[in-house]
This record gives sequence, structure tokens and C-alpha cells, in this order.
Amino acid sequence: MNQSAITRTPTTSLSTILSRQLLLLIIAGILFPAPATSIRLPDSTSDQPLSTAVFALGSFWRSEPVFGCFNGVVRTTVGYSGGSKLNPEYRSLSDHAESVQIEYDPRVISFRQLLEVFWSSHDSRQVFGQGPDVGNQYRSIIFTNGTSESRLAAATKEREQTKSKSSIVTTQIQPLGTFYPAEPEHQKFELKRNPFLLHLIGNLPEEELQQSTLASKMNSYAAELCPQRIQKQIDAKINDIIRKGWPVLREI
Ligand code: MHO
Repeated sequence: MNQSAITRTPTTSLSTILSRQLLLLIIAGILFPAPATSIRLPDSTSDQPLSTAVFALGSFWRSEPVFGCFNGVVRTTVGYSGGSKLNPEYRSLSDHAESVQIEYDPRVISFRQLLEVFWSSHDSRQVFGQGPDVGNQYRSIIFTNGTSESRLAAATKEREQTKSKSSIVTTQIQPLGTFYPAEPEHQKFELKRNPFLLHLIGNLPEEELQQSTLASKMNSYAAELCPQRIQKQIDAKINDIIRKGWPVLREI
């Protein structure tokens, strides 16, 4: 995992592409009227058992795209965890934190690598908040499954703390209790703000969108949080699709 790849310099490519989206939608509407524009292609899911990790690192609208683009990440879901309230909801999450659940193939990406993404993607020293989002629901937490994950989490937290003694790393480490998936409008939030990209992957219905690996990646792309190399690859694919006039992106 290349950490520097995680911190991307902004590119204008996505905005250039998006400025052409209106035109494309018009062309697509002419070439592929309503039924044909919602062609749906199932993701190829592997038969291998997946592992699950859950992290809290501020607003889950952003936490989800932080992880969604990495190879080996099969699915991301936002939700609530870390508290005691049963069946929390966005407007009444009580003592829970906004969290992201990552289902991943451990042969491709490890918990250790996900931890590195976690540490490099937020400010673990801000007390109960991330940037302007302040409050208990935005606290930083690593949820663990078992002792080896707890040890690894603790070791990386210690390492983070030794980087500077002038403030405290506030990240909590706790065994994962229940993860409650959030309401649909919070899932793939960045992707849903972008009708062009939704259209490009075939206007998947909600359940398919939530299961889709491609949607997780495109959610990261929409947030411009894919590693730069992948962000550029997707730019190129989209440009190619625009040139050919075929509006469905099957894979990255
Ligand atoms: N700063 C965000 C927080 C949203 S969140 C999912 C906002 O626009 O309200 O908690």
C-alpha cells in the first residue's frame, strides 16, 4: 500500500469530464431511451470468504470513499457502531459513531493495510470530530475482531503517538459489537450526488448499488479519493466511453 498515493493532488480531469456529462446524457437519452439506459451488469463476486473491518473516522459520507477504491475491497457500507442504543438512526444515533464497514478479500488486501489507510485519511488527534464536523458521532475508532487485530491496532496507534507528543491520539480501539447499516440515502453518498456516474454504471437499483464493487470504486472516484493512478485510469475509461458513445461502464 503506497501511502503517498492516498493523498492525491486535485486533478481537473473529473471536472472536465463532468462538464461534458450534460451533453452525453442528452446523446445517451437519444441513443438509449429509458429501458435500454438501465442495463444492469452483475458484479463478478469471488467465492473466497471475505473478511470484514469497521472503522469510524468522521462523516461516513467521506469514510466510505476513503476505502472503496482499493483492490481487494469488495464492498463498503456505511452505518452506526460503537454505542449501546439499539437500532440507531441518523437523526437519533445516540452514543454510536458514523462508521464504514469494509468487506475485503484478505488475499488481496490485509487488515494491516486498511489500518494504514485509516491512519493516513483523517486527523486522529482532533477531539471528537473531523474538521468542521464536531461531536461524538465523528470520533475516531478502530473496531477489532479478535486479539491479533487488537494488537495490531494498538501497535499502530502507539506508532502514531510517537510521531508527536504535543497532542494525544484520540482513536479508540474496541471490539466490534453490532454494526447497524445506515439508511439508503447515506450509502454511496458521493456517487449518488453524481447522476452522470450513476448512469454510466447502469443506474443500478438500490440493493445492487449497495452490493456492487464497481459502485464502491466509483463512489471513491466521485469523491476524488481513489489513488491518483486509479483516478486517472478511470478518467481514461470514461473518456473512451464518451468517445464511443456507449454509456455503460462494466469494470475498472
Ligand atoms: N458535514 C456534513 C456531515 C454529514 S454527516 C453524514 C454535512 O454536510 O452535514 O454527518
